[in-house]
Amino acid sequence: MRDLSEPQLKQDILRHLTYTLGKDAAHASTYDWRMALSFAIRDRIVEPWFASTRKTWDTGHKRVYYLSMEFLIGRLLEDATINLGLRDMAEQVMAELGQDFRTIVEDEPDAALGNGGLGRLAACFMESMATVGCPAYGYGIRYEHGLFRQRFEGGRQVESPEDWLTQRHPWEFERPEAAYTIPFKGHLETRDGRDVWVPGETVLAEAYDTPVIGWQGKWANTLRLWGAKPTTLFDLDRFNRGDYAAAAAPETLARTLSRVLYPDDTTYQGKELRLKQEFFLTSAALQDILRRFKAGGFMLRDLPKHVAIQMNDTHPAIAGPELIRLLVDENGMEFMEAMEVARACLGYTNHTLLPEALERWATFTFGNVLPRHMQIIERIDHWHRDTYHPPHWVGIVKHHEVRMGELAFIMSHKVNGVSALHSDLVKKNLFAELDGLHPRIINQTNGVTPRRWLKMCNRPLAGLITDTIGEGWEADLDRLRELEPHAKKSAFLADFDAAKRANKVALAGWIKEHCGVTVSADALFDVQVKRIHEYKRQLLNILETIARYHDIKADPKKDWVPRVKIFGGKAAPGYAVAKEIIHLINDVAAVVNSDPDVGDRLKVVYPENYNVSMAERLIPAADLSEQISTAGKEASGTGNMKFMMNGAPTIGTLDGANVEILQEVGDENFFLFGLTAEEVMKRRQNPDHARDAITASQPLQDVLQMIAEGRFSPSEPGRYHELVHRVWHHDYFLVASDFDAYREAQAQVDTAYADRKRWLRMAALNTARSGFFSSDRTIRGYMADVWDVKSAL
Ligand code: 26W
Repeated sequence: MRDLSEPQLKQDILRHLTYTLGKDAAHASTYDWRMALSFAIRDRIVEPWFASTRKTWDTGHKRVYYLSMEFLIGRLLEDATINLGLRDMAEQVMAELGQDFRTIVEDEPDAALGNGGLGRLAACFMESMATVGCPAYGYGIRYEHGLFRQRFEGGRQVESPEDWLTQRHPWEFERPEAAYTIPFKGHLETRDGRDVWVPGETVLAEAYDTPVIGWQGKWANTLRLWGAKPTTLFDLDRFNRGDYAAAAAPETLARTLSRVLYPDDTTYQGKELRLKQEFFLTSAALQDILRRFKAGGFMLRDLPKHVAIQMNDTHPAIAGPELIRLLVDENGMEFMEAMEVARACLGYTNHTLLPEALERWATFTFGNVLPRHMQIIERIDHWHRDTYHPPHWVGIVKHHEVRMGELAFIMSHKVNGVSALHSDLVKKNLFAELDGLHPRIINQTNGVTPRRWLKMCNRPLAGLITDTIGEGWEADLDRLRELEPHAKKSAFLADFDAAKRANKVALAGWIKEHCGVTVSADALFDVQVKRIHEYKRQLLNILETIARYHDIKADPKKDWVPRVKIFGGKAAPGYAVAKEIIHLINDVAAVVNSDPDVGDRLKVVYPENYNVSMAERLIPAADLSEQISTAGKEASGTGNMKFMMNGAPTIGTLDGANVEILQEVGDENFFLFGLTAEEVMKRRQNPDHARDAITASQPLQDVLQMIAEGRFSPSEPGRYHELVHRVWHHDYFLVASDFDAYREAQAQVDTAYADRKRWLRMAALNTARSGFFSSDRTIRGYMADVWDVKSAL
């Protein structure tokens, strides 16, 4: 076994600095030190990683394959040191080498290979699968450019490309030997009565492996990301003729496949490149799975005994037809048997009900890019229709479109939603008919990893928890319940308060530095961070902020509870309405923050470029968690769980996992407001719902009036006319209908916050009762109910 001592770590860091980086300590930069430390830490992951792989092979253990177009992993260095139990040692050793550990850690760029919730969930799942000892591979794409960088110019969002790979990525191992040919386009031929696909284009998928180490280093799995390469390297003839650009064309074309992450979250566009990316990931993964399976010497019909494949939303839903193609065309299996084998391996997780986010491909595009798959899909669809006689509007191919949700459903043995409410809606609305024919919908409520989202990001609170209930809660989060009796004691509450305050003071310093705004750590930090989308209703939040501003101006002497409204999040580049909301928030911030009548009573801050590492900074410092989506629209939410763990009560609607948070924490520790999912449906039947709500609410009228008058856009008074018009006439997400209830709930927050003891108790109980939201619990649920896999530990 490797020597895990402090002198050995120091020696390894210096060795890597010298021999891997080729740098003399006297001239090494922060980057060089970070690389040296990362390589030294990575060395300590390799042995447990090999041991895990070996054990899986030796025992013939079933493996899980998690297919996802997104893995939003963020930084890896500190996380790895924490799971190896080397964090404090690393800090100490770096100090001895004259380096500040935080500076080194924060030098690491985020791996931003995802948009939001779905991608971050995949990252939490990878860590939890390693922690609970579930043998697993994550399969994704090694995007050269992750999610775009956001900055504000005159309050407007401006995007620029992200380029995390311009620096060396010390966590991955390139695997040139693990490469597969991915076919596209071309045509079908019949040979000896069999359909043969003659592809028109091919690219190579090359593997890059990142080990993922679980808590206490007991198990490690692999995140295998595919990079695209040309199958024909270079056109030498053209080069020799002097046509250099054309010579390099095949290379450029192939590489576009793994060039950039699509920045659309919840809106779907039928772009051919996206379909190619989805197939590129899926085909490479399945070829790799079959290669590994065959190396074990098993019969293909036994695939489901050894392999569970999970589709993270429909993005890899081509897995059904592709697995059939590989089994039938390349391995000679009968079609019907291949379909049964595929179905027994596959599971599908749905992450959204929003109709605009459900993937549908024009049969024209689909048949052009993947002619053989189009043929297989039609065969599945015919078989399904002839065998089960579904209603005429149900099927995979309808109105010249391939519906990926229906395809994923029919090709999976289990389909799950991501919160109790969401799974219920998937069953009753989205797949009602299909579930009637083939009952297979279950629920697996999301979770988050408490190692990153509590232990790592909130050292003051994590320390207090360990001091209070001892070690071991990190992998047994239900133990946080043991904090409950302490939540009555003033000494504990004072310590809890001190931990939160330390985080707030640190955040206030960061806000000063990054936004130029001075905020008081005594104020209530009210945080809404997530993608900007109409259904998430950042607009409702900013309207309430304006109402508060209006009231402060009218009565500055009242004993206002000081508030800092913190926003964070990106809008999809083409989502004009979301971008307008960003602009409005920034405009309101400019006016409010510079109004001398307001002072510390209200501040609005919106730091640029929200990402995983910013979340790690904001969430531990939050007093209040904003989870205010229109009921029925947020599948689960996972930020909501992170805030709860970090001792921030929620102000929220009965949506997604909020329902279960409320259930766990109790209604006296949650600020509930707003229409329910059912009431939302009813309310929409009244075409005048917005006008009725606005005319009934003087405060809302005042707010809309202020915006319409240009109070926040004096240089362009008409800037928000359209926005205000939309609230009056096209308020699909019921901002107006929920406004008064939200404002009332915010008033209750103020009252509760002013009562220190009451507030601290609420906050502490949120942490104490958050155990259910560990992704370890979620993963155990999938292992038992979907994958039929046992822990290998
Ligand atoms: C093809 C365009 C596209 C891209 C991404 C459509 C839809 C998506 C995702 C499904 C959007 C997403 O991230 N959904 C979120 O998934 C989280 C994890 O389950 C949930 O917590 C969020 O509520 C849900 O919005």
